[in-house]
Amino acid sequence: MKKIVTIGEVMLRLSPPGNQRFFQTHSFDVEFGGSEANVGAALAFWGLHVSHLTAFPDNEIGWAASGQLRKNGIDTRFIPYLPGRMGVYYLEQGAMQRSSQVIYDRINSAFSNFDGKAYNWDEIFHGVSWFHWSGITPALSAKCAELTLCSLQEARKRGITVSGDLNYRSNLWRFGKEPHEVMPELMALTNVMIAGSRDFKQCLNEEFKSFTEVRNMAFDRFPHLEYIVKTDRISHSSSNNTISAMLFAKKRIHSSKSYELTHIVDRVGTGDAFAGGLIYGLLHFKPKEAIEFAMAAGAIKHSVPGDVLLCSLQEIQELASGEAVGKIK
Ligand code: KDG
Repeated sequence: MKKIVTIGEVMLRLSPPGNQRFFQTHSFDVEFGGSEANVGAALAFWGLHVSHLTAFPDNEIGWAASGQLRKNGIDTRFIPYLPGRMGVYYLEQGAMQRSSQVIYDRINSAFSNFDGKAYNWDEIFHGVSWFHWSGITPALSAKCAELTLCSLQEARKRGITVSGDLNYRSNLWRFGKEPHEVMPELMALTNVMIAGSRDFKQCLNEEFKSFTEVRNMAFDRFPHLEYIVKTDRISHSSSNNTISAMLFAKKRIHSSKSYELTHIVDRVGTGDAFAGGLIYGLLHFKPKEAIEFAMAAGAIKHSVPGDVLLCSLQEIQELASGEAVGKIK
């Protein structure tokens, strides 16, 4: 069985039920979420061995979060329990013309204050074939930026394939460094870069002009890159969206089919479902099938409430291999 390691903060997700607003709700739906752990949950559901690296507060909330990861099939044995608090994110779902809103309450979380010294990299990376990180982790604190760099250096030393999702979040990066001062060094240790168009500007200080330019820029700047994967949200409105993605190898470009999303239940975690699908696809299929599989996983996630995509391989493959332009209703 392939072994994967993911790293990143897991938070408590509190959201008003249905489409209620923060102003009116008397209760919150409670679950746990975190971009990289969401990727891990999808991969674990598809039968891979996934260990997640994070740090939890040593209290009931931290233990509950850890229990949830284990319910999602994730190995939590490397996670330390430390003084500090659990990060929280509040999510109000959008509808029609109203966008979703995310409010973070995560400063001084156990993970953002963690320096990674408790990690034993030999043990963590033993027999591992893939390591996944995202631009959320280095955005949390100077310590987390250092931890991300250290984890990538340790993965590289052992020849592990590394994927990184630029995952720019405008309401993070408050610790005194800009993303473009930190992210290029991390991308230089990465084999598979996942990005939305605005991520290039914010994280790498590169304007997205044409596909050829992006490809040339990234392969020139980042020596270990094998694939650049760009996701596209073609039309913007909360009720009607068309999505697709492209995978650039050094010599070839593969495009996925487009999906028209006619009813969106929950956008959160769609990029993570896509990233999980991409990792699974690149480990098991040729690049063209991998990008189709990733896009189908991302498309299906729009119909599933919560942070995590739990969906069979077969369901994704059927959608990915269908002939017509996909329609998720
Ligand atoms: O991709 C989904 C994430 O945005 C969500 O799980 C919360 O990890 C999160 C974050 O930092 O925004």
